[in-house]
Amino acid sequence: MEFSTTSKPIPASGISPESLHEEISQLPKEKGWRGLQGLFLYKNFWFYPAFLKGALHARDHFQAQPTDIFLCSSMKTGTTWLKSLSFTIATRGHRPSDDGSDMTTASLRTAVPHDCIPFLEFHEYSTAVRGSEIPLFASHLPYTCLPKSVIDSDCKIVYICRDPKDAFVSMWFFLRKFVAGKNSTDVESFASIDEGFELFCKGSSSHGPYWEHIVGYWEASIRRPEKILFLKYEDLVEDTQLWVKKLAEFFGCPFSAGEEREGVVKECSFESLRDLEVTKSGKDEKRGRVIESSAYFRKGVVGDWRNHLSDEMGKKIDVIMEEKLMGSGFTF
Ligand code: PAP
Repeated sequence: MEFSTTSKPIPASGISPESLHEEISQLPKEKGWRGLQGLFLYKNFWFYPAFLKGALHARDHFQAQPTDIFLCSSMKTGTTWLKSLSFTIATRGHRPSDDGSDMTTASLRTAVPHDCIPFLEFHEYSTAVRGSEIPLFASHLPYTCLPKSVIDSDCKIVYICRDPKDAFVSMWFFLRKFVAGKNSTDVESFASIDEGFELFCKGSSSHGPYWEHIVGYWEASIRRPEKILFLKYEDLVEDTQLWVKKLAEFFGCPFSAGEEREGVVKECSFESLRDLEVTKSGKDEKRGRVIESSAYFRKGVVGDWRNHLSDEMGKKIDVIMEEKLMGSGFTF
């Protein structure tokens, strides 16, 4: 696999055609977690309008190429980490900089992972997306909501999922911060963790139902194993080096016998990325909302849910997941 050496962060487009507003306004709606605009039901999944507008635009305009690689995930399941690992793996060795250091590292030092690999639904104008010469894209869209050309072009997809209890806790803290960034009165009206939890269990969460998101990619990965690599955040934590190797092979740029993977793992570790100046001082702008880049690095551990949910709540999600995933062959 050959990547260009000139990829740059891509500015987000803020255009949202009237016809998309019109289409969204006709969809079933519920209030969601409050403090944000309501959730809209599209193809059996709930979306905040900001995500949905981009998704609909991508549906109508994005042209995937067979060489594209999509990093897909539900929210807060390890996307930032997967982006940094994928970007580092894919561009390694391609960019010696003036001072002799690896430019890949330099890029992650100067641009947060979300700027290195664009989200399809935040960069709805495909020409802007095509400005990147590294064919890596990300999406939070469910499998059945991906643009048709992504499926038809048979391009590769990596999907990452996470224990729903940790994903829920991570999402609740992130969205509360997102809401707070705009207006402090909004944060007071934002759903309590208990309310958010009940909605999550009903499937009413951003890109939810969470279990349906997983099942879509899981079943697709069984049908097309050579094109869809399915991984879990917890497995990535347990043996990052192994998954770095698998990712490189899947991307078509395997590590050579003597090439070390440890550097990639370290460079993309939670602590390394969290402590970068670009993370500490950066801001991410999405459709008029600004969020500090540091918000993408909260704790990065497995099992943090125990600090925020009761055992009963944990059990409740586990039972729901088991029920909903029954028959799919997928288990956590
Ligand atoms: P997104 O949906 O907004 O893109 P995403 O990156 O998928 O978020 O998930 C964020 C979670 O990944 C955070 O989990 P936490 O809230 O439980 O802490 C974040 O801390 C974690 N995370 C980010 N980078 C890393 C990393 N390098 N290693 C491990 N976990 C990470």
